[in-house]
Amino acid sequence: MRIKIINPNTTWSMTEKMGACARAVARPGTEVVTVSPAMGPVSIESHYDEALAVPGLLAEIASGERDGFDGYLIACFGDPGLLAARELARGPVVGIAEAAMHMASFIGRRFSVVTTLGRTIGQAKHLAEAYGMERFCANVRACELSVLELEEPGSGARERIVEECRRALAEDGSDVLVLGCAGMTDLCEHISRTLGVPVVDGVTAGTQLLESLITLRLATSKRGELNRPPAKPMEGMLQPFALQE
Ligand code: 2AL
Repeated sequence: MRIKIINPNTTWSMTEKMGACARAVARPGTEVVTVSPAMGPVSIESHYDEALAVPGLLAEIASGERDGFDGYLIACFGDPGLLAARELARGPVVGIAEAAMHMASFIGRRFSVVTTLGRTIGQAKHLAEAYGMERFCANVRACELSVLELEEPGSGARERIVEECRRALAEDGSDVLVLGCAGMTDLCEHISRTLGVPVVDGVTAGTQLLESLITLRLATSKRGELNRPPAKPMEGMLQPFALQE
C-alpha cells in the first residue's frame, strides 16, 4: 500500500523527522511518502495559521488522488482541513489528534495532552469534544514552546516537555500521555521510558490506524456529507482549486 503523510506546515526538517518515525512503525509492504505543501505557514500554532495551511494541504490531497495513494495522514495536532480532505479523497484520511486520542482511550482511563503554546490548548480541547473524547481527556497542558523551537538543537525543548508531562501525571490524575504536536514524534519513546507510562504520538498511531483501515478496505463513505463537493468556479487566487464535473 502507498500512504501519504502531509505535514501541513512547510518546515521540511519536521516533515523528514515524521517520515523516519512513521517508517519505523509501518508494515514492511507500506510505501510512506511524506510531504509539506508548496505554500503555507512554517508552523501552525494559531487559528490563522491553521486556516492558511488548509489550501496547500488540500492541493496535496488532490495531487495524491491523481497519483493513486491509498490513504492520507494529516500530521498536525489541530487536524486542519480533515473533513474537507475526506470530501476530496477516495481512501481514508486520518488526523493525528483523532488517532492519538482514540489510541489513548484503549490503554488507560484518562489521558493528558501536552502541547506547544498555551494558545493551542483551546483547539485541542475543541477536538476532544468534537471526537467524543472529552470524557477520556483529563487535561490539555502547554509547555510554552513554539513549534519551531522543537526543531532547534539546544533549545531545551525535550527537558521542558518531559517536565510538563511529569506535572501532568502528578496533577491531572491521568494514566496516559498524548503528545500535542507532530514535531514531538521523536520524543515518544524517551518520555515513556523516563516516566513509565504509555505515551501516544499521533504520527505513529495515525500511520498504523491508516494502514489498518486500508487493509480492511474501509474507505471514506461517499454516501452523504463526505461525498465529492459540487463543481463550481473559484475566483482570484483560488481559481486552481475549482473542482470539475
Ligand atoms: C502543531 C503541529 O502538530 N504542527 C504544527 O505546525 N503545529 N501543533 C501544535 N500544537 O502546535
